[in-house]
Amino acid sequence: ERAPAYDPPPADPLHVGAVRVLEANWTGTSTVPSRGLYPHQWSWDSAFIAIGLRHLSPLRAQTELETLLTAQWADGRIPHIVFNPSVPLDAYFPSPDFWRSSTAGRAAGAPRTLQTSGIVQPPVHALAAWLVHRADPGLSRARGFLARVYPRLAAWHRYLLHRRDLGGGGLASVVHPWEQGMDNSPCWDAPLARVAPAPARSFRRADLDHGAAEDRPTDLDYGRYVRLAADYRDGAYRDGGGEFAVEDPAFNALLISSEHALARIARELGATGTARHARAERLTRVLSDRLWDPAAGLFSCRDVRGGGLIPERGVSGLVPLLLPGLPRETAAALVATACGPHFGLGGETRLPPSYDLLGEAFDPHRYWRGPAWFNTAWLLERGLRTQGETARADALRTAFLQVAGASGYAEYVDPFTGEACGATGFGWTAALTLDLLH
Ligand code: 9YW
Repeated sequence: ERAPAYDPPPADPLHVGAVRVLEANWTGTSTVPSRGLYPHQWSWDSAFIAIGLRHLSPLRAQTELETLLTAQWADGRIPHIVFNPSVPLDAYFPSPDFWRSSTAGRAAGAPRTLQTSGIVQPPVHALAAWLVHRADPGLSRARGFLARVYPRLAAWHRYLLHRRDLGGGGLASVVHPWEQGMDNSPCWDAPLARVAPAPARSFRRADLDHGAAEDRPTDLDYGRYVRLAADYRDGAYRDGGGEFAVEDPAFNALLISSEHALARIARELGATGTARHARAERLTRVLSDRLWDPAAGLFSCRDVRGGGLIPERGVSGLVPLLLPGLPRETAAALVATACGPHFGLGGETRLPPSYDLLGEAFDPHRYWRGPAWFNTAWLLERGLRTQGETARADALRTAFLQVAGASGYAEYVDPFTGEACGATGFGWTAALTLDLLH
C-alpha cells in the first residue's frame, strides 16, 4: 500500500455520508429512492435527487433527468415510476404487471419497451433541469442538455394544464393520492372515503417487508389506492372520468415554479420566455383565487368531485411560498401559519410536520399524517428565502442539516424529536442535504 502523497482536507462527515447514499442508490442511469423499499426510478424523487447530484456530478444529474424523460408518454405525461427490469416483480407493489403500461397505456402513448406506472407526480422537473444547467452551463451547452429536454418539459406542462384541468378553472388536478406524493395525508380522507376499496386479499403489499406497519398507510388506504389505479388503468389511462380529482396547492405551486424555470430555459435557448413568465403569473393569481383559504391562513385542497375546499391543514398548503408573485399579505399570512401553533416552525417542531399539529388526524409517526419530510422542508426553506425571510430560512437550513445527518438520511422523521422513521439512506434526503451544504 502506498502512503498518500499529501494529507487530504478534513472531510465533512455530513457531506461524505450524503455522497455515500447517492453512490449506493445509483444504478448507472438513475438513482433509486431506497434500495429496499423503492427499488425503481420515481419521478419527483429524481427531480430532487438531480438538484443535489449537480453538486457532485453535473453529468450524472443531467443523466438522471434524461433517463426519466425517455419514459415520457406521447400524451406528455411523465410516469411516476419507471421500472427497472432487473428488479424482481415482487420487490415492489404495484408492479409492472399491475400497471400494464405498454398495453393499457397504448392509446395514451406509453412507451412500448419500457414498463412504467400510469399516474404522475408533482412537476419539479423543469425547476430541476434549470438548476442542473446552472451548475455547469458549459457542460450543459456542450451536451445540448436544455435543447433536448425543453420540448419534453413543455409537453409535460401542456399535458397537466390541458388534460388535467378537470376543475375547469385553469389548475391541474391529481387523480390519485400517489400523484400528489403525500399518499395518506388527511387532506385526502374525505375524497377517498367515497372510493370503494379493493379487497385486501386481492393484492400483497411489499412495503410492509421494509417498514413498520404503524409508520405506513393502512390496508384500507391501500385498498382505495389500488381501486383508483385499477379503474384508471381499465379506462386506458384516459383523463376526465375518475372518481377522485383534487386541485392541490403544492402540485400547482411546483407547476408554476417550473413554468418560471421553463421561461428561463427558453431564454437560454434564444427565445424571450415572456409568455411563459406571464402564464406563471396568471396561474399564481388563479391559485390564489381557487385555493387560498383566508380563515385557515394557508392554501387548501379543492375537492373537484365533492365541491369546495377541504378543511384540513397540510404542509402542501405552505409550499406556494415558493412563488415570487404571491401577494405580500398572503406570503405574510403563510409565514405566520408556518411559525404558529399548527406547524410550530422555529418553536415546537424541529422540521415542518406534514400535517397540522392540532388536527384531529395528527400522528407524528404515520407517513404523511404528521412526520416531517426533507423534500417539503427543502421547499419551505427555499420559499422562506424567496419571500425575504432570511433568518427563518437560515434556521430551517441548520435544522434540516442536523436532523438529516443524525437520522441517517431518513425517509421521514418525528417532527418534534427528529427520530428516524421509514427507510434510511433515502435518496432525496441525501441529495437535498448536499444542496443545502452548497
Ligand atoms: C409509493 C418514493 C415515493 C415518494 C412519495 C412517497 C412514497 C409510495 O414513496 O410513495 O409506493 O410510491 O409518498 O412521495 O415519491 O420515494
